[in-house]
Amino acid sequence: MEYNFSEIEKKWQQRWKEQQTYKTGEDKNKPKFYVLDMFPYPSGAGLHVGHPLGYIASDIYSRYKRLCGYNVLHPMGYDAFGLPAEQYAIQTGQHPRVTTDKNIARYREQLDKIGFSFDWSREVKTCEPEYYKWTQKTFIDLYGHYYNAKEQKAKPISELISSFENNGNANVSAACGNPDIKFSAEEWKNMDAQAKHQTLMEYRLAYQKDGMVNWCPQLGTVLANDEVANGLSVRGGYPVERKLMRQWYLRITAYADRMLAGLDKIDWSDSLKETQRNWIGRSTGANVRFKLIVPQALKLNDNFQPGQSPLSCGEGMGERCESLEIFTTRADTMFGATFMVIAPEHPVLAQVKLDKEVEDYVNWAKNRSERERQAEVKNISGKFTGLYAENPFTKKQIPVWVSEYVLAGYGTGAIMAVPAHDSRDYAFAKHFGLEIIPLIKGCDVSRESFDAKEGEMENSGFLNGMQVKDAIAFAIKKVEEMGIGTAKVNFRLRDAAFSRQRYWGEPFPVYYDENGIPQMLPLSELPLELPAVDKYLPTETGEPPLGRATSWKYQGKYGYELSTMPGFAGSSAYFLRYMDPHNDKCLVDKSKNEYWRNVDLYIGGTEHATGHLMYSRFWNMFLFDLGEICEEEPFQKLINQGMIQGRSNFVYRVVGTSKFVSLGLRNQYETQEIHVDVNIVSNDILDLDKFKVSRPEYANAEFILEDGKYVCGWAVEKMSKSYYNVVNPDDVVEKYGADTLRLYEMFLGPLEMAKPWDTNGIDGVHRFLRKLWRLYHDANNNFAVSNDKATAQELKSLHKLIKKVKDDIEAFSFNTAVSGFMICVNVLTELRCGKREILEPLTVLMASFAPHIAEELWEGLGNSSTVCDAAFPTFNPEMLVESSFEYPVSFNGKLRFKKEMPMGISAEEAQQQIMSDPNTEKFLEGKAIKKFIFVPGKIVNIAC
Ligand code: ANZ
Repeated sequence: MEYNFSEIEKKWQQRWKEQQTYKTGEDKNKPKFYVLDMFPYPSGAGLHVGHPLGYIASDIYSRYKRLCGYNVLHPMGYDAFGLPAEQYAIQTGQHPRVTTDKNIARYREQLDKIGFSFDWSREVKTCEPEYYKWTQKTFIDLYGHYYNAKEQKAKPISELISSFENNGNANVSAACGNPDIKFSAEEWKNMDAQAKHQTLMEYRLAYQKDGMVNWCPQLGTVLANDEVANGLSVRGGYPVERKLMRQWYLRITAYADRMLAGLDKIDWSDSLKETQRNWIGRSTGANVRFKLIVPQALKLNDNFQPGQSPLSCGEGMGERCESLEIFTTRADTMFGATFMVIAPEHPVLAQVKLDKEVEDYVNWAKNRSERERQAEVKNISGKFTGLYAENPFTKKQIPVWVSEYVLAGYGTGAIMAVPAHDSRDYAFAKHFGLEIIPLIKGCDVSRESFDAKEGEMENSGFLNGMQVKDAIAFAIKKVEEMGIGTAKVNFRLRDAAFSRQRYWGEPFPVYYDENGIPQMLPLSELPLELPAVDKYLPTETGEPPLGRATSWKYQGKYGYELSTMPGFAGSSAYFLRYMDPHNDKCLVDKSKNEYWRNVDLYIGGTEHATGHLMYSRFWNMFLFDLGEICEEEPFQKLINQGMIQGRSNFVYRVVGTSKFVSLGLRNQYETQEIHVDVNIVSNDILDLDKFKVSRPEYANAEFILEDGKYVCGWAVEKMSKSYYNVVNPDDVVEKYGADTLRLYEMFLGPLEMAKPWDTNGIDGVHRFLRKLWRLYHDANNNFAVSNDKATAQELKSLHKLIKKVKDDIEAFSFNTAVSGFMICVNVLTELRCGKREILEPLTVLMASFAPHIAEELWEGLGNSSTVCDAAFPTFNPEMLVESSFEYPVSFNGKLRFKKEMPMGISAEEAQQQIMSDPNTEKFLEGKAIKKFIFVPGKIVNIAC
C-alpha cells in the first residue's frame, strides 16, 4: 500500500474521537499549558486556507507541549453573535440562530478535517444562554461597582453610598464621569431617588449616559469606534453619522493606568503594545483657565455678566462661562499662545450672540465625524467667534476662534494655540494671518521646526533660559500658584459604548421600574433569554427589534432594556469559560482557575489589537478585582499570525473576440486581463475544459497556446470571492491530505509575516511525506523497520533534527522546522536508513506537524497507545560531535578518492586501511610507495 493519506486520515480522526484523545485531563500534578486561538465568527462563507494558519501553529505548539509532559488546554468555540447572521435574518426571515447553527456545523466539519487537537467537550458558543448568563452577571457586577482610585481597584457601590452618607463625596477618590460634582452628606441625604440614581451613574463601572455615538442608519445600530473606518461601517460599508443617544457604557477609562502598566508584564510584540499605548493615549499636562472677555455686542442681554457664574467651561460643561479652560501638554509655551480655539460643541457658544456666519460654521462642523475632523489639515476651516481671552502669562488679549480641529470629547474642548510650536496651530495661524511668536532659541518657525523638544526658552518671561522639560514643570507650578489651573493627566481612551440596537446579541439583565430607573435582575432570573420576534427590524416607533416582543416584560409589567450587548461582550471572558465550561454555579470555579490561571499562548489576527484585546483585558482585570480569578492579565504571550493573501490568476482575452491568449504571447494582441478562478488553474496552467464550462460565455472560447499550454498571469491580492482566488482547505485536504495542508501552511513562510497562498510548492511538501512513508516501508510497501544499530551518521542526522525542531517550535519558526524535516529525511533516504532507533523518535518529532501519518507509523512500529502520549525525544549533543572524517586521498599530489576513517585513528592504522582499499591498488598502477603522508583530520598523500 502506498501512502494512502485519505484512508489514514479518516481512520485516525475516527479513532481520536472514539478514544477522546484530546480530552483535557485535570491531573493537577502535571504542569499546565494553555494554548488559545481567537475563536472564529462562523460566517456563511466557511473557512478559507487563510483561517487555519494560526490554528495549525497553535496546534503544533499544543501537541509539542503535550509531548513535553504538560497538561495542555487547547479548546475551541464560536463567537456566535453578530451582524451577518442578523442581516441574513432580516432578508430571509430566518432566525439568526438557525443560520448560526448551520454555519457552526460547517466550520466544525472543516476544522475536523484538518486534524486539530481541540478538546471539543469544552466548546463555548457565545450565543448559548448558559454561557451568556455569566456575561449578564458580570454586567450586573459592573453596575454594582465603582473604581476606587486610591486602592486602584473596583469596589462595591454600597461602600461609596456609605461614604456619601457620612461625608458626601469630598473624601472620595474614585473614577467619576463628572469631576465637578461636589456634595455634602446632608446634600446627599436630601437628594430624591432620581437624583441619587443620577449621581451614582457617574461612578458605576457600567452606566448610562447621553452620548455622541456612531449611528449607522442602514444597520439600524450604534457602532464602536473600532467598528467604523473612514466614516463607514467596517461590516457592510454603510455611512455612519454622529448622533446623541442614551446608551450603556463601560467605564474602561478607570482602568487606563492599570492597562498601561500591565503591558510591561506581558510578552506581546512591541508593535502591538505600542498600538495599545497609543489607543490609551496617556498625556500629562495641565488644565488652565483663561479669563474670558465678552464684547458688549455679543452679550445676550444687558444683565449678562459672564463673571457672575461660579462655573467654568471645561469638563464640567457648566451653563455659564467666566473663563475658558484648556488642556495643554506644553504649559511652557503659554507665552506664545496668541489665540485660542474652541470646539464647535463648546457650551460658551450657546451663551453669546454669534454672527450668522459663525453659527452656520458651527452647525456644519458639529456634524462631521471625529475622523473627518482629525484628518490631515488640508482644508483649514474656522471662524473668529468675536470673543477674547486674556493670556494669563502675558496678560495680552487674544482672540477666540472656533474650529473643527479641536474636539469636544478630548481634554476640555478648548485649546490655547501656540502656532510657533504646534503644527496644526501653525497651519491655522498662517491660513488666517494670526500672530506667531517663537519661544525656543534657534527655533526657525519659517522652516516649521515645531517639535523643538530640547532647547532653551526665550521670549518667555520667567521661563527664559530654562530647558523645555524644566520649563513645563515650572510653568505648571506657576499655574497652580496663580490659582488658574492644576496639573492634569488626560487619556485618549474613551469609555466603551455598550448598547447595540440589534436583535442577535446578549440581552441586558435590566428592566425599568415605574420611575424609569433601570434595575438589575436578580441572579435567579438569569439567563434572561432573547425573546422571539416576528421580524428582526426596528419597531415602527424606532425602537430596537426587541421592542417587537410586546409581551416580554419582567413580572409581566416592567419593560426590559431593548438594546443588546455588542460583539465584544461575549469574547471578553470566553477564555475563562473554557477552564470550566459546564459550571452552572459560576463562570469558572476557583480551583480550576487557580490551576489553569491564564492563557500561556494566544494566537490571532492583528485586527483585534484595540478592540477585543483591550476589552478583554479590562473585563479580566475587573473579575480579578472581584476575586473571581487569580491573574490580572488574561494573555501572557500573544502572537499575531500574518495574513494569507490570495494568489490570483488571469487570462487574457483578445479584445472583441472569444479568443484567449497565453501570458507569453499576449503582447502581440490588444487584450483585456480577466480574473480566472484559481481552482481551475494548476501551477499557472489553465485547465481548458474546466474553463469552458466555468461560465456560459466561455463555452466557445478559443485559445492561443504556448508550447501546447495556456499559461496564466498572476498577482498577489487579498483573498476574496470577487478575485476568484479563494482556496477552500477542504479541496486541498481532498487532493493532498490534511497533513500536507498543515505542513504546507507552515512551510509558506514565517508565521507572523503576510504571505501569498501559492499552491505551486504544495507538490513538493506532499512528496516529502511520501518519502517519509517509504523510509518505513519496503519496495512492496510492507512495513519494514529493522532493529539494527544506527550508525553515527544516522544518529547525527536525527539529533540535529531533534535540536532544530525543539528550538524552532519554541521560537515559533515553524517554516524552518519543516525544512529541517526535509533535510533529515533526504539524508536518511540516501543512507537507506530503516532502523527503529532512528525512525521511532522521528515519528514523535513529526507528530505535532503531521499527526495522522505519525499515528499510522507509530502504530506500525508496534505501539498501542497514541503518539500524542509519547515523550518528545531527548537531544544528545554528543551525537553531533564528529566521530569520523572523510579524508581526501591523493597520489603524487593528485586527489583520487575520499575515504572515511575514525577521528582518532593512528598513522599506522590509517595506512593499513588505505592500503587495503581497492582504490589504492588501482591508483598505484603497480608502483611502490615511496612515502605515506598522514595529517590527522586533514589529508592522506601517497608519493609513489
Ligand atoms: C499648547 C501646545 C503647544 C500644545 C505645543 C501642543 C504643542 P496629546 O499629547 O494628544 O494629549 N489639544 C488639547 N485638547 C485638544 C482638543 N480637544 N482637540 C484638539 N487638540 C487638543 O495632545 C495635547 C495637546 O493637543 C495640547 O497641548 C493641546 O495643544 C492640544 F507646542 O497646548 B497643546
